Amino acid sequence: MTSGTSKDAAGIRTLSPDEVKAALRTQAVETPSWAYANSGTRFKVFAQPGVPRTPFEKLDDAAQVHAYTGVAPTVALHVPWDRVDDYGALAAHAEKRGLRIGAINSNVFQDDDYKLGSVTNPDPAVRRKAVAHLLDCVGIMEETGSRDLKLWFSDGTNYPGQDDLRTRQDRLAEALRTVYDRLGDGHRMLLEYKLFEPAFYATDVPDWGTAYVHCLQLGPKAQVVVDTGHHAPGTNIEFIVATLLREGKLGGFDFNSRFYADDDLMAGAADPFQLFRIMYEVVRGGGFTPDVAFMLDQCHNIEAKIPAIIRSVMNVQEATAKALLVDGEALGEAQRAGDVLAANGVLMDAFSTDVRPLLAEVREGAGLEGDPLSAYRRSGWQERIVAERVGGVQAGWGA
Ligand code: PSV
Ligand code: MN
Repeated sequence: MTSGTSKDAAGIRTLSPDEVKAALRTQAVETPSWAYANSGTRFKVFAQPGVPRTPFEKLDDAAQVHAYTGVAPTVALHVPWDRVDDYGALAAHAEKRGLRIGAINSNVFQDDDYKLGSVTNPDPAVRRKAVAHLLDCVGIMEETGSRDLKLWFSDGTNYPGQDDLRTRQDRLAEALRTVYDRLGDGHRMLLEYKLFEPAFYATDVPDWGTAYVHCLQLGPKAQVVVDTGHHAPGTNIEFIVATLLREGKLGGFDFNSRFYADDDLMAGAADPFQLFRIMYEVVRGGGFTPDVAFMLDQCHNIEAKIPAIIRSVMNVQEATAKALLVDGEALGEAQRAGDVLAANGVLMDAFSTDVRPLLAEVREGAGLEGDPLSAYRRSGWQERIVAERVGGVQAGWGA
């Protein structure tokens, strides 16, 4: 992937139109297996016709997203939601469809045992069970060829005094160390933070600082993941991105939109300007490389899933194109001159550019149709899965 950026104080270089197109051609957005499945809120999960019944069918749907966008070659798995007997067979299925397995997301939040936490639970037996699951996930990485182990912990407390905040950090550090030491060459551990929910008083990994401190102590294979929905309202996420990149600790993103909390709506739907600002800092900080995983983490509760994922991928591409179009030299000049309005104007010019024709050109240059959504709609895939996927149990949260 080409970044066309420099990390020095001068800011970014102005890219030529050909350089922008070349960079866009290298973009990769990872889609999450769970976004293809039924989902909902704690109030109701609405089933949709044609939804995959197995992880294999989720990959079939993901292949459609990649076929029409050309930039979604990897799929994140979530274990146990994507548990299969033979992970090698699942990886081979992905490969046959032009895909690879992306991040392995662990799940230590859905067993009764985890009521008081997983790796930070006061009971050592529960901690051992959680760590064993995380180690299993490393095994799945080996079987599927995945690079990234993504860890999100729902661990925390609901009431002051419920447990010792500091001891819980010690337990967390110990568990992370055990798992980190088991990673193979080329593996990474991506640690995700989340402000609150399900814990309402103190979450054990609530913010980027906590995630960063643990990753720093673990070593170079441990990196922080920024889920855009996991912050307090009004948080300047692009500042976090700039800081993590500056420290070499940004491992990737879970992109999604939020209006209120962890809404998990389509990336770029709620606030395209925020997504642009984030992508600008990515480009500015030299983060537009395969070392930063651009993943989606969202749920399509009421909208059709595959087109919603295509739309999200397109939204990420549009924000990226705008970020790449920023006239870095003019921006740097205005910033050095202290010309507030001119500097802001340079950024806003890029944000206001209609990049859809440019992206259509990039797609057509890659032998794809310019509009992935219309190509998907005409493909007949949606009708086919609705007709063929009858019987069995649809993947999802149950309900
Ligand atoms: C938690 O809210 C999260 O963002 C983590 O990435 C989970 O693994 C994912 O959502 C799926 O529920
Ligand atoms: Mn996430």
